[in-house]
Amino acid sequence: MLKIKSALDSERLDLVEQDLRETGFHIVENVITDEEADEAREAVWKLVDEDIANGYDHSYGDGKIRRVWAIVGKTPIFRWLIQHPTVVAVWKRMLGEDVIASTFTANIVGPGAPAGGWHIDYPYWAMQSPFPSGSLTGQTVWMLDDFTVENGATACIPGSHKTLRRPELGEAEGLEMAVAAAPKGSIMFTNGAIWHQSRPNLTDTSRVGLLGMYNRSVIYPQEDMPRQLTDVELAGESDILKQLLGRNIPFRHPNHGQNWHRTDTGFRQV
Ligand SMILES: O=C(O)CCC(=O)C(=O)O
Ligand SMILES: [Fe+2]
Repeated sequence: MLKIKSALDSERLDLVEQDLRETGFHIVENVITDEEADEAREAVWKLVDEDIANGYDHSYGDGKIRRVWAIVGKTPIFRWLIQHPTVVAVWKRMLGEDVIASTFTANIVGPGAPAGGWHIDYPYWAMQSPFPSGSLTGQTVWMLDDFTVENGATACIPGSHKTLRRPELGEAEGLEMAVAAAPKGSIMFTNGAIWHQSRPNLTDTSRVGLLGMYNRSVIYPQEDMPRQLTDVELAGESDILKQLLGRNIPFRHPNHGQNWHRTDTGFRQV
């Protein structure tokens, strides 16, 4: 049975908020136990096997960085992690009580992988600059292995989210970066507009991470989150999971003006 630890206290949340606004990232160590991280990592590798068996190859970085998409519906542990109280507390603070999930994937930086490439996250990469100031979205990097300077840990350029634009090609090279080296089970939260990338993996073992992005509810999610659990699967789940999957967002029906909600296949009257 998985044990849920309490969310961060308000003093720590103040610090997370300040760091996300000023520096652009904040690490909380040991949010889950080694055993829980191991269980999640094993689940990721099973999904990789399934992707390969099904003929999917979601890899980049010379084929050495592998992505598993849409994990929330695929294994119960991911349903638990996407709504972890520490994560929900941070993103409710930054993005509003009605926060939604935008995408939840696994990212495996394999042995010999090159750097992932400096970028900003969705929806910023889909937007023209200057971006609005304030937070539209945030990234949650779950470390399912120890993240080290050598094995492909995520790197950020502190303060770069304040430029309110994407980096020009080559612009981030040579700027001072911070590397998210932290033990397995930790989380790095980032401002979605920060310039960042996974570093090269110089070791002979893979580095497994999960990437959970959360949006203000008025921003269309990057993945089709409402379809990832069926109505039946979602029926017994928590209200916060339903909210995160975008099942509580009201849409006006075009004919009779009443509010409808998303289902796994369409819409239903509230
Ligand atoms: O896995 C990582 O370290 C970061 C990957 C990333 O930034 C992304 O996929 O958007
Ligand atoms: Fe990213």
